[in-house]
Amino acid sequence: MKLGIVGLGRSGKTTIFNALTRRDGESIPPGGQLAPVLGVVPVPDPRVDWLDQLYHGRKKVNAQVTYMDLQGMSGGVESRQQYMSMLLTHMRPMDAFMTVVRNFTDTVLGAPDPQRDFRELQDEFIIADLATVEKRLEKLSLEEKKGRKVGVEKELLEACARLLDAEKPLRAQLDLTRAQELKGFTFLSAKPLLVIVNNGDDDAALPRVPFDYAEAMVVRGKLEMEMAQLSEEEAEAFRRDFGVGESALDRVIRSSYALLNLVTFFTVGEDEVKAWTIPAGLPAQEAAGVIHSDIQRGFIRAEVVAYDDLRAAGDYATARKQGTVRLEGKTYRVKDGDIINFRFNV
Ligand SMILES: Nc1nc2c(ncn2[C@@H]2O[C@H](COP(=O)(O)OP(=O)(O)O)[C@@H](O)[C@H]2O)c(=O)[nH]1
Ligand SMILES: [Mg+2]
Repeated sequence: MKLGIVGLGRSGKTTIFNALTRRDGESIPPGGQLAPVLGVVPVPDPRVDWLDQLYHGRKKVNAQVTYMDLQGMSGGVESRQQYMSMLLTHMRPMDAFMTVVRNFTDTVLGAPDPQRDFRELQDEFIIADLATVEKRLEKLSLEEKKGRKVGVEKELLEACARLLDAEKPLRAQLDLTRAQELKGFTFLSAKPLLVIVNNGDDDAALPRVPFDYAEAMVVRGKLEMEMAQLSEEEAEAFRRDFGVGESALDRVIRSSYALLNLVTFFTVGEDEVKAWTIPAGLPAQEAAGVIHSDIQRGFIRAEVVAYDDLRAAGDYATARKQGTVRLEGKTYRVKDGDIINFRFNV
C-alpha cells in the first residue's frame, strides 16, 4: 500500500512522515529542489507475531506500507506552484493521500484554520483534474469531427467536468472514474483521502468542522515524532503521561486499510510466515496472483483456515481435526485473517 503525504507548507507533513517512519530530520537534496522521499514500514499485526511463534524458525514478513513525502524546503514554506507540480509528477502512483492540515499555532503562519487549509488543497486537486478533463474533451471533440465514435468516454468526462465545476472532488461519485473508459486517468480528486489533523501537543480533540468526502483523524505530529525516537519502554511511559493510546503509526495504518477497503491474508511457507494485502472481496485465484502469476495461472484449490479458528485450535493439525480447514475454489472471496495454502500446478 502506497500513501502519499500531501498538504500546505508548514502543516507538519515532514514531522508526521518522520513519526510514521521513525526518522529524524529532513532530506535536503542538492539545489534546493523538492524531491520525493520514501519511507517503508512494516504493518504491525499481532496475528503475524502469533503465527511466527507457532511456526518458529521461519522468517517473519509483515505487510508493508510506503509513505511518500516531498522534502527539501526545511522549515520554509514551499512555493505553491512548485509544490503542486512536484505533487502531480510524483504522487499520481499513490493508492491514497493523507492530507495533513495544521491545527496548531505556527510561529510564521499564525492561528490555524484546518477547514480552510483542507478546502484549499482540495481545490488544487479539483483544478488539476478539471484541466486534465478539459484537455481530453478538446481532443475528443477533434476526433469526433474526424468521424471517430467517442460517445461513452465523452459523456463520462462531461459528467466529471460538471462535478468538478461544482467544486466537488471526483471521489463524490466514484462509479464515474471506475468506468472502464476512464481507467487510464489517475485523477487526484478521485483518490481516497485521509485527513490528518495535526494538533498541538496538549490537544487531542478532532475539530468539529466537516471535511467533505474524506475521513479525518487527529495526530499530534510533534509529540508523535518525539515518541517515535524513544525506546519501547520510554514511549510507553510517555504515552501514558500524555494520554496517547495506540501510536500514530498503528492508527494511521488501520484507518488506511479501512479507507482503502483492504484486508490481510497469510501464507506459511517452508521458510517464512508472510502477510499479504489485497482489496476486500478479491477471489482466491486473483489473490494467488499477488504472490506469483504461476500460482494464479495453475490454481487448483485454496486450503483455507480462518486465523481465529487456527488460534482457537492451537495448531494446524488440531484445526484440521476440528474441520475448520476448508478447500475453496477459484471464486472464493478471501476474508481478512485467512491463512491460505494455494495448491497449483504449472
Ligand atoms: N506545535 C507544533 N508544531 C509542529 C507540529 N508539527 C509540526 N510542527 C512545526 O511546524 C513546522 C513545519 O513542520 P514540517 O513538518 O516541516 O511541515 P511541512 O512543511 O508540512 O513538511 C516545524 O517548525 C515543526 O516543528 C505540531 O504538531 N505541533
Ligand atoms: Mg516538509
